[in-house]
Amino acid sequence: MPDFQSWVTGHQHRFEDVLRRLLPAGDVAPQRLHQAMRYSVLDGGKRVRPLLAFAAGEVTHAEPERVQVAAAAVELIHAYSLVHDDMPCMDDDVLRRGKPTCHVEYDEATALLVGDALQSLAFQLLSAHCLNDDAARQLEMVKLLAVASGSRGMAGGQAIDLESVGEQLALPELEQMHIHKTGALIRAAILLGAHCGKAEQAQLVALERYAHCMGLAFQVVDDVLDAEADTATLGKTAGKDADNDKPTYVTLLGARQARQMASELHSAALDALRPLGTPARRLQELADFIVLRKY
Ligand code: GRG
Repeated sequence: MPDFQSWVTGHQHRFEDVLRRLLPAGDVAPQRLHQAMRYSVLDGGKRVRPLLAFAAGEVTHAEPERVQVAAAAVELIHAYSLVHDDMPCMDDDVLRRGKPTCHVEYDEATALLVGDALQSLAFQLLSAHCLNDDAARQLEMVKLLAVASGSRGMAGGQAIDLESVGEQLALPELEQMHIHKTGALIRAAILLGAHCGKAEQAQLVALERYAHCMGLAFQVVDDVLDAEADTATLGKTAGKDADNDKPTYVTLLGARQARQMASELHSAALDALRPLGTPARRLQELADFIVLRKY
């Protein structure tokens, strides 16, 4: 079995090829839109959600060819959310993944269409490829991603985020915001990866618990990094939360307690995996990676 770092880089390289293949070619009309879609998705990002999908697929012995399509659908939704989030009407940022944001490199109207088209492509992938021998289960998978990315999931979390600028939220409210904004898509990645195989109920219960903890842990660490890391390391503008007067785990708890919270969520995530045994090894290692990451 390869060590964790080789497993990660192997999957990242193969997944990059998958995305290159699934995205429309840049020389096919409308060229500018297709080029901007490729610009926004390829050559960047940690690919945490796809890695979580691959690791969850290992638990249910899913075929990697199926998981990679589900992982691509989630990553396209993630990329769309970043493109829209960076636009002047939202977070108004100029740097993403170490390069100019989509609306800076292209223009605002193109960035809007890139997000729209990436979202549509995600659902096209989920419905056009066979991801499970049971058609009803595959339909459930489409619904899962739709709910995770819509107003009861990521988009809803973003709406709460925009409303909370300048507000001091209580911890449960902050948690609700992030369960939707960040956690919903992380949960979807894990469950979709698992559903590409024969997922048993007990496995799904364990994966749900793990996903809940990792979704929150991811955001707590993101808040700490935003406050403490530099722009060059992050590849996006550091200190944006404070600049935008946004409530975060760091403003609410202080950096030390926020790190403590991440560490408790990490332990709870590992506890959740225990019943799954050795096949959950990559999920375990990803939990370590997500909590200890520096960017
Ligand atoms: C516009 C509908 C809509 C939603 C936007 C995800 C999101 C909601 C906004 C992104 C802003 C942000 C900093 C969110 C918090 C955590 C997060 C999702 C960080 C970025 O994810 P990474 O670190 O990014 O996985 P890479 O670039 O590695 O893929």
